[in-house]
Amino acid sequence: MSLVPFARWPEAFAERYRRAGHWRGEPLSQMLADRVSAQADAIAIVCGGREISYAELDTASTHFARRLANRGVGQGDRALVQLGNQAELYIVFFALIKAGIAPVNALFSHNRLELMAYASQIRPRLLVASRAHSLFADDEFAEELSELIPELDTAVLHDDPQPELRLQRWLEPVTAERSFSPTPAGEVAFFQLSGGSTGTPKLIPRTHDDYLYSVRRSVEICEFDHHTRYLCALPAAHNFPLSSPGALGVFLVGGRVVLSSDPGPASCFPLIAQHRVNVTALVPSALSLWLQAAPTHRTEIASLELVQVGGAKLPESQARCVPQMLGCRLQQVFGMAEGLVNYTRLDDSDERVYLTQGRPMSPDDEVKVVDRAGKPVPAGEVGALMTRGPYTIRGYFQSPEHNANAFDAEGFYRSGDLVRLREDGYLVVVGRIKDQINRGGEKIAAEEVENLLMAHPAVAQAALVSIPDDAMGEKSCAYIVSFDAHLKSTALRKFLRGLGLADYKLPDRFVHIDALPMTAVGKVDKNYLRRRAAEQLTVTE
Ligand code: J2J
Repeated sequence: MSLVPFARWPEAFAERYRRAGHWRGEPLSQMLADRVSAQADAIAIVCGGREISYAELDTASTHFARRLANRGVGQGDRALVQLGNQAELYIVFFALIKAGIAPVNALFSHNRLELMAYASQIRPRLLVASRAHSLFADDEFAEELSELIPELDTAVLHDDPQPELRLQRWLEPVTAERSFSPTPAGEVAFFQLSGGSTGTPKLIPRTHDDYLYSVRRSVEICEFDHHTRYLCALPAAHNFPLSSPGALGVFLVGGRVVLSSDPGPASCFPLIAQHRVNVTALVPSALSLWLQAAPTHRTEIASLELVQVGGAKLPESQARCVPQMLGCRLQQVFGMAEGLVNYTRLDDSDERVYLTQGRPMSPDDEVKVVDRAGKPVPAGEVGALMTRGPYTIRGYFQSPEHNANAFDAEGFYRSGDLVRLREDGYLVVVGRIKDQINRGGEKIAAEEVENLLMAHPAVAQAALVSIPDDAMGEKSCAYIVSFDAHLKSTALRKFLRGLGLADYKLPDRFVHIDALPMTAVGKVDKNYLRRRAAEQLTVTE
């Protein structure tokens, strides 16, 4: 069986990362085996009214892996998975890792277009989804997928009424007919999702070695241990709550993950009180809701010790409120699914915690801050962030043209962030050069939405830019050159939704414009549009 191809680290780097002890040749599923021998009966996951022990997590995932192996699905195969914040997301993840099947874990907010885009890239043999998602409420989309992907021969659906499709049944004991094993540790374990800035969402191949290192190092920095009770309030498949240190960090050291369906205080605060949660991860827009709700709920959240905030820039004013309002420490996290994760440290000064987005977690992370020409900027000045290291990818999955721009000749990844690297090694994020909107931590690739808008018969041109927003940090605004001056935002949103675009990517505002402004080099002048949008001119709502 052939393995998933990916851009490997040059051997000299791989050798260095192995010698440093970062890459240990262990599969991601090893952490479960270790926990079962150390503390099989400890609770790993709390989900609704259910408590799942390490032994149960391990056996359920083994049963699923075994059933898949019995069907001949295994090493080198890929899976498209879409599950919400539920225990099964982790059970399925470990099952696929154990069986050597590389999954893409789509976010629950993803819709037809995103799933199609992932499926056409990875060509999955297996689909794992939930009847609770509107896409899978009937069989239409699953059928459409299997028409597009003839290799797709196994569908498993959480809560399906038919026993043979029902995920719950696939987790029951079965006799092994064939053996199965994870892919070698230096190979692709699964795909992360890129926030992206291009027309089609890119996939990020992560190996066991590199991902496990990022989790292990994160655990050390964030001091997770078996007392950790981590609230997973963000979408569980996202890189932040999965690996920084996230749920995998918790599982590595035998703590407990408490799942919340959403990051709002109304869902989270009772869970914190009930399960004495001591750590969680939030995006700034969720933190701001917590800060508003906290004064009347201080006793409910009294067990909190640490709140990690990342995914989008945290305003200093909000950062300073955390200890007083939530009664716990703040940690800023500046990470990316492609790799590099920066943390403020638990013993850092207030100045660093409030004013910076932390420093790289690994001594082997390499960071360059460069100008437009790619030359390093003078120390302390603002430039574009570039990075390489033991857990930062060397290329997106099957994207040679995009990779030629996204990585330089030395393998440094261009994150598209504008940063200042301070003398003490800490980074301050000051902006972005990638064509992306960061809507409360959810990333929207401008080009993807623009292309879809231009597929509308009455739209000649479209440009999507960010607008500042108090609650979300940023929202999106689409400038439209239309043949129909009366074309309504509701009609355009309906059109995009009809194409199957995820709701969070639907423009928050539409503005008609006679012609898109151009720069001297013939590109759409988005800086001008952003300024104009912020001034709220010619709004049509
Ligand atoms: C400003 N911008 C930030 C921050 C991410 C941990 C934490 C976050 C992510 C994540 C992650 C930011 N301040 N503190 O994967 O493991 C923006 C940057 C970055 C992009 C990456 C993790 N933290 N960002 O957010 O892949 O623009 O990962 O390049 O979703 O989010 O987005 P994503």
